[in-house]
Amino acid sequence: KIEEAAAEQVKNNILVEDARTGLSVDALKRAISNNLFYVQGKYPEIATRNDYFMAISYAVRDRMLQRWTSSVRQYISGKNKIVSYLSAEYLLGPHLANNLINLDIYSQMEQAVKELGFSLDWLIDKEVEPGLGNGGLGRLAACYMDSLASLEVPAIGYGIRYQFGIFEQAISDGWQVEDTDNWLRRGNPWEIARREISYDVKLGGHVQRYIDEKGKLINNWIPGWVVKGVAYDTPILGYKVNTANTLRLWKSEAPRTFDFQSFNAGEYSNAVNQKIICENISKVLYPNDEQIEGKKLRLQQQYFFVSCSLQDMINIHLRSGDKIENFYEKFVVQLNDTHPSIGIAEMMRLLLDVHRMEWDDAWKVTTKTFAYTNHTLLPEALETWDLELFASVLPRHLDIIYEINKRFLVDVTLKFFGNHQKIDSLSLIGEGRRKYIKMANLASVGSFAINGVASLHTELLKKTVLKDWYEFSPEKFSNKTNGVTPRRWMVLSNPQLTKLITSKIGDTWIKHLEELKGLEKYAEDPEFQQAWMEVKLEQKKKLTRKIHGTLGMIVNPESLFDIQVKRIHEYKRQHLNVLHIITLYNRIKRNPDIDIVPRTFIFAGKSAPGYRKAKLIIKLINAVGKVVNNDPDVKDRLKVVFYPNYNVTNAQKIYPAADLSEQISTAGKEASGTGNMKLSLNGALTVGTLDGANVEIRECVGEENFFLFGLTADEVEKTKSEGYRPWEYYKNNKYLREVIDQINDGYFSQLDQLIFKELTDSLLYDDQFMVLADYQSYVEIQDKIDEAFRDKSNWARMSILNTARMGKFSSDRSIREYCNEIWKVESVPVELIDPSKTS
Ligand code: F58
Repeated sequence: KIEEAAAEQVKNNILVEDARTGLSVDALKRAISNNLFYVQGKYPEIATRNDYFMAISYAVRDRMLQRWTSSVRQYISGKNKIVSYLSAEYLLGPHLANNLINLDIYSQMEQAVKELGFSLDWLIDKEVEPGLGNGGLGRLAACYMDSLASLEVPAIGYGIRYQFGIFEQAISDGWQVEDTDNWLRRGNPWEIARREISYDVKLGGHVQRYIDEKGKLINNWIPGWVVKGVAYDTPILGYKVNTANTLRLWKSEAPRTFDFQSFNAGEYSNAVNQKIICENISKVLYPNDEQIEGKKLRLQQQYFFVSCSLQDMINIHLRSGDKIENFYEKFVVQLNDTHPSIGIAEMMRLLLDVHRMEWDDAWKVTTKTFAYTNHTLLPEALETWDLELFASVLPRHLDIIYEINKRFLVDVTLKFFGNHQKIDSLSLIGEGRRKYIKMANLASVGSFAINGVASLHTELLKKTVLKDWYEFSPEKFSNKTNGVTPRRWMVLSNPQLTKLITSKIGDTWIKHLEELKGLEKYAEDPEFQQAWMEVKLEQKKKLTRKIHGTLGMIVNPESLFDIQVKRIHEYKRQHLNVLHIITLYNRIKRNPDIDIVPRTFIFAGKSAPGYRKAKLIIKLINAVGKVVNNDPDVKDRLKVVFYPNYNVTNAQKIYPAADLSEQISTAGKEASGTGNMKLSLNGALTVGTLDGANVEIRECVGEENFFLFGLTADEVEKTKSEGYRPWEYYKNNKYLREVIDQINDGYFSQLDQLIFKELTDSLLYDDQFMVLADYQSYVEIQDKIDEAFRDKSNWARMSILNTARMGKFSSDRSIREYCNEIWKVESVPVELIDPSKTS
C-alpha cells in the first residue's frame, strides 16, 4: 500500500518529470544543477569544467531517452524491417552540440548555461570526440547513422567500442608524432553499458566431426578460447523527429566462467593474463587507411564484433516470435567494406551449427540478408587473409568458406566453362606462394547487392577489381554516391551561413537539401554577395584565431584560404600542392614585386604511423612552410600552415573558412571523397581532377564554377601502358626542375640532401601517382584561380552557386537510395511512450 502510494506520488510529481524532460530555460537550469549534484556529486564552487560538461550532457541525454526507448520498443515489437549497418569504424565527432541541434533546444540551452554563468561554446569545446575511425569510411558511417535517424528509418549501427581510437597527432620539428587517444579517460556521458546484453565469441581451436544418432554430420567447433562481448549503446537522434536509433558497440571482456575456473585452480596470474588477452580485442583501432594490415588481432576484432552483432540480431528476431527462416525479412545487413564480411561465413555457421538448418536453406537466408559496399580500387587496400592464419583463428569458418567456394565454382564453371582465368579470379581462395582468402570475393558471393560510392568508382569497379563479378552477376551492381549530413556539416559547423541561407529560403533545406537551389536567384545580387562574403570572412577570422592559438602563427584572413585536409597519402597528392607552393615562392624570389594574390595554404591530416613516405610529405610541408613563412621577400603573401591533429572537431572549424578546396588525387584512385562535398557545400570552389565524386560535383555546380585540371582516369592508364617516364617531365620543364632540385639540394632542410631523397627519387623514377605528369596542368589552373579571386563579385557568385547546387550530396539522398533500391525499407514515425505510464 505504502509503495503504491509512493509510486502514485512519483507519477504525479511534475517536478521529477520536469527535471528529466522539461525544455524550458528554467527546466534546463534545474536539470544541470541536479545532475551536477546527484550524478557528479559536486556543488558549483568545486565543480570543474568537465563536471559541467558532464552535467549538461546528462541533461541532454535525459531528453533523448524518451525518444530512444520509444524507438526501440516500436522497432522490436513491430513488423518493421531494421537496417543493420556493420562497420569496423564510426567517426562520430562530438555529440553535445549535434544533439542540441537535433533536439531543437540549442538556444534554450545556450540561455540556461549563460544564466548559470558560463558560455555554452566553452563547454561544447570540452568534449573529447570518439575517434573510432580513420577517415572517410568511418565518417560516412556516422553521416549515414544521422540520416537514417532523421529519415525515421529503423536502424542499428554495430561496431567496436575501441578503448583507444585514432591516435592524436602532434608535430615535432616538422615530423608527425603519435600519442594514444585515451578518449574515455573522463567518462562518456552518451553511452549506456548494457551489461545484460552480452554474447560469447569462440576463437581458435579445432573442429570435431562426427555423425549423430540421426545420421547427420555434426561439426563441433571446440574453441581454443572464448571472449565475451558486452553491448555499449549510444542513441543517435534524428533531426527534429522522435526517432533515436541505436549505435551498439561491443567491448571485449573475459567470460566469467573462464576466469573463475583458473582462479579456483589457484592459477590466479593465468586468469589475469586471460583477462588481458580478452580485453585486447577491443583495445585499439588500427590506424591504417587504404592499407590492410594482415594481423591476427585485426581478424579477431572483425570476427568478434560481427559474431556479437549477428547473435544479437538473431536474438532480437527470435524474441519477436518469428522463425529463423524469415530472418531476412526482419534485418538487412549492410557491410561497410569487406571488414565485416566474415559475417557471411558466421551467418552460415550460426544457421547450420546452432540453428541446425540445411545448407541450401541457410544459404538462401544468408544471401538475402547481406549487401556489400566497396570503398576502394587500390589493390593494396583489398583485404585478404593468409589461409593458415585464418585457420588458426576461425577453423570452422574455413570449412564453411571452402564449401561455399566449392558450390560457387560449380556455377562459375557452368557459365565460363574452360576459362581458368575467370575461375581463378572468382575463387574465394587465392593461390600464390601461400594460399589466402579473398574477402571481397566472400562479400560478393554472399551479398545480393554490391555498390560503389560514386558513379566513376562504380564504373571502374565493374571494369577492374570486380570485373569478373560484374560479368557473373551484373544484376547485383549499382552505384550509391556518398553524401554528407547537412546537420553537422552546415547547421552545426557554420551557423552564420545557415542563418543567411535561411533568411532567404526558409529552413526546410536542412532536411531537403535540394532546396538550396532557391539560392541561385540571389547569386548575382550584390547585397547578397556582400552578406555571403562577410560570413566567409567571419569564418576565416575565426580560423585565423584558432591557428594563432594553436600554432602561434599569424595569417591574413583576407588572403585566399587554400585548403587541403584529409588523410596524408601519396594518391591524394599533398606533395603536388607543395610543388605548386614552391613554384609560387620561386616566382616571388625571382621578382619580389610580382603581383600575386596572397594565399594561406592550410593542410591537415594524419599519416598511418608506419607509412614512411606519407610522414615524409608532412615533414616536407612543414619544411617548406618554415622557409616560405619566414622569408622577408615573401612579405606574408604566402603562408603555409599545417594544422595538427585533424579530426571531426577540427574539421568543423576548417571547412567553413575555405575559399578553395583541393581535391587533387590521381584520377581513378579516390573512390569518392566526402570532404570535397563538405567544402563545396560551405561555399568553397574546388580545384580538382576528374576523380571520385568530383566528377558529379562538377556536373552539379557547373563546369564554369569548378577548376578542373589533370589527366583523366583513362589517360592515366594509357600513359602508364605506353611507358610513363616521370624523368622526362622533370627534364623538359625548367620550373618543375628547379622545384625538385631545391628539395633535393636541401634548400628547405638546412642543406640536408638526404632527408627528402626517398620522396624525390620516387617522384623521378617511379611516380605511381603521376604527380609530375599533372604538375604543369595544376600550375596553370592555379594561375587561373589567382586571376579569378581578384574579381570579388564573380568569386562570390561562383561560391553561392556552389552551395546552391550541392543538394544532391546530402547523405539523406544517399540513404533514400539505399532504402528504396537495396534495403527495401520504409520510414516508421515513432510514437512516444509516456514515461509516466510505464509502471
Ligand atoms: C574511403 N576509404 C575512400 N578507407 O578512400 C574515400 O574515397 C571514400 O569517400 C570513403 O571511403 C567513403 O566511401 C576509407 O576511408 C579506410 O579508411 C579503410 C580503413 C581500414 C583499412 C583500409 C582502409
